[in-house]
Amino acid sequence: MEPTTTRDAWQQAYARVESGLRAGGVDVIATAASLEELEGRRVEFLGRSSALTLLLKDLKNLGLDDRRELGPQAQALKAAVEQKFALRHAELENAADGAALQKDAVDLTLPSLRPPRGRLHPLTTTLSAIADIFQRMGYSWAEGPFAEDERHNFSALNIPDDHPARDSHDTFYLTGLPLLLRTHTSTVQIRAMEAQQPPIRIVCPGRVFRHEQIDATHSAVFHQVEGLVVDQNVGFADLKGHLQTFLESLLGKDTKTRFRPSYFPFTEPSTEVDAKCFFCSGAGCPSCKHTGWIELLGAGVVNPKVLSNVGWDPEKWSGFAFGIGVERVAMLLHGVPDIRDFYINDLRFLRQFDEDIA
Ligand code: 2U9
Repeated sequence: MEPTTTRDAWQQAYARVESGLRAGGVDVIATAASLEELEGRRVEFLGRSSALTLLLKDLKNLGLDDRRELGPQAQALKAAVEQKFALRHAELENAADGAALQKDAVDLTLPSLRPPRGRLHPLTTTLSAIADIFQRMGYSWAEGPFAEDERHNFSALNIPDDHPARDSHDTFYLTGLPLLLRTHTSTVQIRAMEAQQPPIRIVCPGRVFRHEQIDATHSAVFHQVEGLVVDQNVGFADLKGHLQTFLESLLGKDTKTRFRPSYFPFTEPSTEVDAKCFFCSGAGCPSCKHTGWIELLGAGVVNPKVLSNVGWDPEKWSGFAFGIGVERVAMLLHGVPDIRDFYINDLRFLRQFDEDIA
């Protein structure tokens, strides 16, 4: 094939392209301010219709010898331009990465957002505070089921069939089952006595259920901590000693108490224990209904019939038991005027007890 371009013409064209690039073309590659601008330059200097590409295409119009001689020269020029382009491309990409990192940068020295912190419910802390004192006095923690039979809730505790507490007005019976919701945690003591031999020293905290008319001081669901001690020669003096120790630990060393006679079917004798009002020191105030005393718990010497009912010999063994209402203690300790405040789960109420967490 005959050449269609002369060597001179090609060389002149080459000289124009080269001096054009030298005169500043290549510099705009090195100084392109963005990847977009650089792409514009690439199309301009290396694209299909750029002078350099046309020049390279035009090589095929030269004779074979000229092509062999001039081709590498043109390729070297193209490679030099491509290298400049690659260099600037890498620079701009690094800068873009750096800028992106800068934009998303996290200041590790900033204090973190505090996750909302959970807290123990005031009834939980009060129940624990009561049970803890007895555990330090050698009592073991015992629990039992909410749904019980009449024997564990009533008969074994010497509560007769015709006792008003058994009335459905006071007790929740489970429809279609020979079960009820326990009205006290004494059921747990009966179960513990059935399961072991004396001696025993247990504290039984838990939820109980009574068909109550709900008001500021009554709830159909509430909590008790009951206790039971049975051993040889345990009597009313032991009961007084344990409960005095407990109340001093709960309310303070100088707590004054009084033991009033009372009646419960499961204890004989029975007593209700008052503490000298810790708001007015006995002078009389709304908290103690102007009596100077605050009723805190019920107790008594375990009725021998209760021991017989679980097969324990009342001639050999004796003991005492007590019951404490957790809501009542929590209301007194925290000055809560309405028992329903404990169950509504209003955070404004609950957050007041933050400092209870140890
Ligand atoms: C057994 C034998 C005797 C538990 C007792 C009380 C007195 C008592 C109340 C306190 C406030 C219930 O929550 S409250 O309303 N409890 O007054 N509880 S003696 O006597 C027992 C328990 C189990 C085997």
